[in-house]
Amino acid sequence: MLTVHHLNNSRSQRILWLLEELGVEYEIKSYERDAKTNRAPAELKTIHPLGKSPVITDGDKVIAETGTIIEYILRHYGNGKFVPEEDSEAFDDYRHFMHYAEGSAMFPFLLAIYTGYLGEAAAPLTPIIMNEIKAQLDYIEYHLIGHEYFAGDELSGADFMMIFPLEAAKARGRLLGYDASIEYVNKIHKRPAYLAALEKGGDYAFGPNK
Ligand SMILES: N[C@@H](CCC(=O)N[C@@H](CS)C(=O)NCC(=O)O)C(=O)O
Repeated sequence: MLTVHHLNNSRSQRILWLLEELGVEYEIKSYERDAKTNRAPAELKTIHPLGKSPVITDGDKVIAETGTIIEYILRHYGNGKFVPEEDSEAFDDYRHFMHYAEGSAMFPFLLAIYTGYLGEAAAPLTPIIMNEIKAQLDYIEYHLIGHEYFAGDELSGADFMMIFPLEAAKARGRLLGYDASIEYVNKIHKRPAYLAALEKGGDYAFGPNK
């Protein structure tokens, strides 16, 4: 049985969404962020040395890193769902956005969070970070103006990756004026499987109406 080691208000919400879409049986082991530091509890390090979420276990296998987890689940439990045909244009977009979500899109958001801890001392970096956030959001918006989903016109693994940076941007008020991106997030938030995952996952600061 698959177990999702799920941290509240975190990226692992998208793994719950994927499993709900696939109708795969799974169990959730919940972990709570520290109320002061917002960090994951040390207990998560007993599952995987990085101590981050998401991480899944499947029998004696332990898999960390969202993209790897999504690919693992699709390979073992997907029956071909949510992966475009390999020789299609959609497949190239699929691969691109699978990597891009954590490799590029999240980077300036994380910089904004971490430099935010510095207060005024972060001021020289703020314009650079804001420019970089804008570049990422412009790029995503441009893609979504021409496409229903991130890899062609059907939901794919790339959407499970990309929802998190967009939700994080929206919850921080950074999507104003990015109409295609807002419409995309709202569309995903209406999916029954997304809502079922929300119900099971508990606290999620980036869901509908945030
Ligand atoms: N690139 C990794 C990032 C994992 C990550 O940073 N997860 C956050 C939750 S959104 C976390 O565990 N934060 C708690 C901490 O670092 O203590 C992935 O996509 O799995």
